[in-house]
Amino acid sequence: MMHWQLLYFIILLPLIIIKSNASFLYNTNDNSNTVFDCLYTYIIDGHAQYEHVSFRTNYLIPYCRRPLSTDPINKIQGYIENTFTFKNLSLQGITSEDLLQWSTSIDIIEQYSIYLIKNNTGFDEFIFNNCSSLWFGSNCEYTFNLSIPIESFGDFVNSSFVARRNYMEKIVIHTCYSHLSGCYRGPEPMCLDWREICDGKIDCIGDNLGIDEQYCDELEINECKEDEYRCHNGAQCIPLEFFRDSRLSKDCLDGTDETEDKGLMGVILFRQPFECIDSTIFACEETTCRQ
Ligand SMILES: [Ca+2]
Ligand SMILES: [Ca+2]
Repeated sequence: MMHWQLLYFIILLPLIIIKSNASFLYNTNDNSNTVFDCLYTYIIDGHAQYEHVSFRTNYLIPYCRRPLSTDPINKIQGYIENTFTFKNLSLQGITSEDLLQWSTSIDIIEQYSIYLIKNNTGFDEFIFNNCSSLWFGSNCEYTFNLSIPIESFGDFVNSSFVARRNYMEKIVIHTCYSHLSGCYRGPEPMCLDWREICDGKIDCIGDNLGIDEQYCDELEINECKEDEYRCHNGAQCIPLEFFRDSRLSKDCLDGTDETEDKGLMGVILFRQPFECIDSTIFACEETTCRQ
């Protein structure tokens, strides 16, 4: 899930902020050519109602940023307080639990924990960056551009979404997918949404007409494991436990793991745009049309 518009708020300027909790960054796909930096937020959706019964759904939502080599954020050294090797930390008696207080990457804490348990000398010289106050990330390259106190990343996400109410009925807010170079979607602020890639209709116009619909047959060969359900869009597999687990809990982007939610007269119910303007949940942000 990409929520690029939120990450635009994470920039490189010093700021007035009181951060009482550590911010944990998750580096995923570390072993591939594509590296994401992810923060997770915990959300409770208490609004859903079905047949006069209220449901609460818990979400753990990753907000990820895939750094571009041209991105200015990659050009700074970071606000590093001091640097240690794993061996230094170990000799000082620092535990992996101690690192949880230091706003570092969860992956690095895990690596350090394994290093301590297995006494793996191969990681003796592994560099750990201890960030200055308010900064975080493996190279201390992130901070929050907010002038209000927040307790956690979840607070930051919520305040960002609440601020979107100001734009209700003014503009369409969605994420811009910037990695399909050569796609011209139209004059700004129009841009390609990732859900428009391989959705069966041409969205990129101009010199590279239809580039968003190329190589889509490669998506169709995606195979799911025996304990997974293959969503109708073909590109997504979900655990079988999530198939038909609740009509209100759609796990496929196109919602095909659940039966359609029909109201009176058989009309299919959708969340209305005004319900979604300040909502962070999956059912608002990431869905595609049913296929
Ligand atoms: Ca398309
Ligand atoms: Ca489901």
